[in-house]
Formats: sequence, structure tokens, C-alpha cells
Amino acid sequence: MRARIERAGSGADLLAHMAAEVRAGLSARPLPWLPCKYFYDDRGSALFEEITRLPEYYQTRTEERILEGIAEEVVAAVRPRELCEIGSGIGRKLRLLLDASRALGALERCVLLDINETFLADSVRRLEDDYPGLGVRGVVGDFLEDLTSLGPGGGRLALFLAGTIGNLHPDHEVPAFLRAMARQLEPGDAFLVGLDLVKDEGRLHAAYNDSAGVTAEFNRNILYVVNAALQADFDPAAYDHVAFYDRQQAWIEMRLRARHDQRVRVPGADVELTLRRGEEIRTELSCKYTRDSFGARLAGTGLVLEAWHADPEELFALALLRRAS
Ligand code: AVJ
Repeated sequence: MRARIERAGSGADLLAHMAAEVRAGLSARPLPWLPCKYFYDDRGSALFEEITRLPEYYQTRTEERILEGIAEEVVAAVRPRELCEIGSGIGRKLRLLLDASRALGALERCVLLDINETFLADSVRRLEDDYPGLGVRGVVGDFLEDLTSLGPGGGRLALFLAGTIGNLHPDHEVPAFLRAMARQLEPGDAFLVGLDLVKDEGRLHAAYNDSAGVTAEFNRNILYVVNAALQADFDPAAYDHVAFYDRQQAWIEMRLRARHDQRVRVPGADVELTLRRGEEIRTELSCKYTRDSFGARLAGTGLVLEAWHADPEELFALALLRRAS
């Protein structure tokens, strides 16, 4: 059965949507911003892969270790006929759950949703080769807009790993996202979410300011993406990488700071940006949770917390949510 790659929206829609978001972000004051989803062109996705191997970036290997310990227990509790991963990347962690589900013999299909078509197509092709007989479907789309393209639930275990939920605004975006996800789940279906936890600030600071400077390059990459897609004339080398922990908000904030006065034209979004030396553009929020702060966001979403799996050092956790009947 040949793998299928679908597009949630047309290319034109995605570009028009990007132009509208970039115009809104760069017109915002006092702090202009850019949506972090636009980090992930092929170069950005490759830089993120590099970040996951950095000594300072504990999240990926910690989540993998937790998953190795709970994969069998989770699939035994859910008995999925379908695994569906949102923001899938190259799917190393997905395989832990795929192998455990296949061992149970109930799994029929797998759906991947990701904004980067190249990485998605590669993941789908490899899954098809490595798991003969498994129905594999790939959807190019944005998990904030296109969850309906996953289709209806029923025997579904959905996955949102890597702590990517941390990139959604905890008040303005997370509850709506969880409600939208609940609508793609039938009673009894489950949703496994990876969460980076509140911890020692030095550890967090180091994870987003690695000594090799890979995160800085990843951060600047968003300017190359906007230049390529919207004919902007950002000079990425004219910006310093900034990443700090906001204790009040319990999030890491990433920004790009202008090294000298900047005037940027973005004809593809019909917007211009002027920045004085030292002024900044916000490029990412990465929220850190506790069991209680995440639990508080489940109210009214149709999802209930069934299990909480954290590593012994409480660096990272996997929350197993169940669709309430
Ligand atoms: C896995 C997308 C959630 O926020 O930690 C890595 C992205 N940003 N270094 C995160 C990221 C800076 C990462 N996410």
C-alpha cells in the first residue's frame, strides 16, 4: 500500500497564511514577533536535529528514556489501532510506540502531521519500508490550524512529543488546541503529550544558549525563511541571539536583537520593519510546566489526565490524556 502525502491546505493558502501572520507579528508593538513554526524549513529542521544531540539540550534524550520505560504500558492501556503523531519530525520516538503496538497486534495504521514536507515524506517512506502492511499517511499542515485533516478518531493514540506544546501560548493557545485535539478523538482514545518541566534556571538557560552556538543559528534561521518565502531583506548576521527564562511566566523566551539600526522590507507580506540598535523581535516561547500547571489547562477541554510519567530528576514528563466520554 503506497504511502500518501496530503496537503492540509493549498500551497497558496499556506503562503497567504504565512504573509498574514508575518504582517501581524512584525507590525506588533512594543515587541514585534515571528511565529516559531517558521523555523522549520529543511535547514531549520536539520539544525533542530543537531540541537537534540547537544550536551546542554537534555529534553530529547530524557523523553526517549521515559518512553523506553512506558511504551508497553501505554499501548497496553490504550490498545491503539492507529498512532497519529503531530509535529513528527523524523519519528525516532514514534518507533518505540510503533514497535510496542505492533507486538500487541492491534495496530493497523499511522498518521503523521508536520509542517515540513521534505522531512514528512522521508519519515513516511521510511515507516512504509520498515513496517510492511502498516497503512501510513502523511499530512503537510499546521497543528494550530489543520487538526481536522487527521480525520475522525476511534482506536486512536495521538502523540505530541518533544515539548512542542511548550511553544503555544499557555493561556491564549493551549486550551483551544486541546479542545480541537479532543474533537479528533473518540471516547476512550488517548493523547500522549511531552512536557518540559519547570526546573533550575541555569539548566534551562544553558539548553537555549549552547556553547557551540547551534541554537543561535537555529534562531537566526527564521530570517532566512522569511527572506526566501516573502522576499524580505533581513540580514541575519546583523542580529544577536537572545534566550532568557521568564520566571513569572515560566517560559524561555527567544529573541533576535538588532546589532545596529535596521530597516527591513517584506514585500511578500506588505510590511516594513524599522528597529533601533538593541531592539528585538520575539521568535519563540518555550513554556515549562508542572503537573498542576498543566492539569489546570485541561479544564473544559474534554481531556482528562490518566497518567503522569516523569524521569527521576523531574526534567521532563509524558502526560497520558484520555478523551472523556
Ligand atoms: C522541541 C520545539 C519544543 O522549545 O525546546 C530548541 C525547539 N527551541 N531550542 C523547544 C527549540 C530552541 C524546542 N521544541
